[in-house]
Amino acid sequence: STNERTFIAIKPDGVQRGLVGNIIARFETRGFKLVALKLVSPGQKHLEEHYADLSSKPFFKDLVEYMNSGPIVAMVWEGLDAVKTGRAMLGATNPLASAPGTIRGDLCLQMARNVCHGSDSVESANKEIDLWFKKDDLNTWESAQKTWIYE
Ligand code: YYY
Ligand code: MG
Repeated sequence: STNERTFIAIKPDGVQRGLVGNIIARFETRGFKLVALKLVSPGQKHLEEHYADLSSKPFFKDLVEYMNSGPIVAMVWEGLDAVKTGRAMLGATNPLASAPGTIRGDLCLQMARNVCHGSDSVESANKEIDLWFKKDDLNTWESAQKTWIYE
């Protein structure tokens, strides 16, 4: 549906490397609508909760440390099939396996520095939006471009 929402984050390496504008521009120009955005350093506990599903993985500690190493741009984007399309725009988890044209395929090389996060299902999107944003942070607005993006 055109109302589907996904949680997209630019990780600390993406912020440090000056890739914020590049990554936001891709979602904006694709036609997705920005619902929420903030630069935030949410701390270890929050990041452990964000990646709770991976807590038993050997890379979990390093992953949380990496995510806790600087500010993150947290965003909610809305539009047609936003979760699946957002994942396609991100590319594969391993940047070396990401096609050129994707964010990871264009902007990074190593899995542990893969510059961005995107929800992997509508269910996790709802969970992540809830974790990262308050209800009041989510903006309800009608894009002037709407009828030029959707029939
Ligand atoms: O959703 P996605 O970010 O593509 O991958 P996940 O399997 O959810 O893993 C989250 C995060 O963990 C990934 O973006 C990089 C890191 N990671 C890792 O460092 N080493 C792995 N073998 C798998 C994932
Ligand atoms: Mg994931």
